[in-house]
Amino acid sequence: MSLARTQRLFLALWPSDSLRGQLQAHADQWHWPSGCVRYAPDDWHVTLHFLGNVAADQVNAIETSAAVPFEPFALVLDQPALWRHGLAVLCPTVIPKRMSALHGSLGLALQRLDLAVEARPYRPHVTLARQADEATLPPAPMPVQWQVSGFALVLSTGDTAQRYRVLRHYR
Ligand code: 2AM
Repeated sequence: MSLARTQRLFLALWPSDSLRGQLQAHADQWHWPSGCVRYAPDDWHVTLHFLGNVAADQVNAIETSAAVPFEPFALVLDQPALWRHGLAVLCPTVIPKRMSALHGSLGLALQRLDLAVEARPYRPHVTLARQADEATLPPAPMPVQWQVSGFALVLSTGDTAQRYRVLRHYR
């Protein structure tokens, strides 16, 4: 049992093992010079909402409120990119309507709990590496086809051996 007074949480699309395999195949198409800090396959995900540090006694309410209804959708991650601050990411060109709807419903659920939600436009992505300014994008990227049938509430552990721990899956 954790005695921490706050927990660093986020809601995310969490890949299955086979999806991780697809992401691995995509990541292998990049050229990664030695300075890049690549993320371990176990850490790959698409954040829906970043909650940051929340009081430990709020976690149960968050877990319950995040059980919003949603429809499964197909997400195509087809756009590798280098973002500012050396972030290597894989994004969808198109954000499916059902994904926007899920993002919106979860945002409302969080607001009802008086939790702050990101005001900037949502830019879904998988972070593949940091300090990746020198990385080379794949010339013919392999798209990752994700049949999304659920999402997860995830704890950021602060432990490099296991960076993230899924607290609950929603299907
Ligand atoms: P990133 O991959 O682009 O860094 C766990 O840290 C997840 O929450 C990551 O996907 C991370 O996105 C995201 N995240 C971390 N800090 C954030 C912030 N201040 N605002 C939005 N998302 C954040």
